[in-house]
Amino acid sequence: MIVPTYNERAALPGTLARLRAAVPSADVLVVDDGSPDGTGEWVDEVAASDPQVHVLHRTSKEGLGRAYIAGFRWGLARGYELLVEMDADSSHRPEDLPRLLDAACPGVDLVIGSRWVPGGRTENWPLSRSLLSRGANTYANLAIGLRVKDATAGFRVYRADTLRAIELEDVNSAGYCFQIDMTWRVRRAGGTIVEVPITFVERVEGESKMSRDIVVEALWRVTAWGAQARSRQFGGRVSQALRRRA
Ligand SMILES: Nc1nc2c(ncn2[C@@H]2O[C@H](COP(=O)(O)OP(=O)(O)O)[C@@H](O)[C@H]2O)c(=O)[nH]1
Ligand SMILES: [Mg+2]
Repeated sequence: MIVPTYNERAALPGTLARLRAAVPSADVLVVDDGSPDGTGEWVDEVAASDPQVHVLHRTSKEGLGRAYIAGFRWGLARGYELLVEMDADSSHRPEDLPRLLDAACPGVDLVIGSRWVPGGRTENWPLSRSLLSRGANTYANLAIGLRVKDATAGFRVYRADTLRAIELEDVNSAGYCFQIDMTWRVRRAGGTIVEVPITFVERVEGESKMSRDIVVEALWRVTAWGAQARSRQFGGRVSQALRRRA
């Protein structure tokens, strides 16, 4: 279980307790970007008495994508077969995790806990956030054809082999666009993606790190990927036509 944190001192204790209770066999890695509020030091104390809790301290806030890549590397180096992404603020209910793990059967490369498949929903999310999420998914599907209802979701189970097949060092997305980026990479690699409905509950403690920069990054990257994919398709058709004429 990889849990990225930035200033989650208020929210993390509850999430961690629920997570340890919901799936006691899971090892947890908190990837903290040097939170000024002492999140990292708090997890150090927990880790000292719970051998299933680990911490990766990073020196500065570099975004969700970088934190996850560091967490994936940590997990792959230690031979875990499944690597899970989950937020620290209990928006992803730890009690839903067993259903996601059940869906991660052999042959499935990526399981996404989805708000936008039948049975999925959000609780206490402002309309602005719902619209942003829906809009981002519609746009990403139009631009790059992901065929996923919730490509920005951050509650996921990856098979280790899936991550090994992706060149993680090539992933440059820093913000939440990281989730779209990874989904697209799994799609292009021919991976099987399954969406499991979840209830996403807006956080009660701490603050969201969503920002305008994060939205702008996602918009320009998805637009650029869409343009690249179309020019590749177009180039392919032109060379086919030239071959037919030759
Ligand atoms: N390590 C790390 N974690 C981050 C960063 N930005 C966000 N997070 C974590 O990513 C998760 C989701 O962020 P959150 O602010 O709740 O996003 P929201 O649910 O979309 O409003 C939380 O656990 C955050 O602490 C970052 O730059 N570095
Ligand atoms: Mg959140």
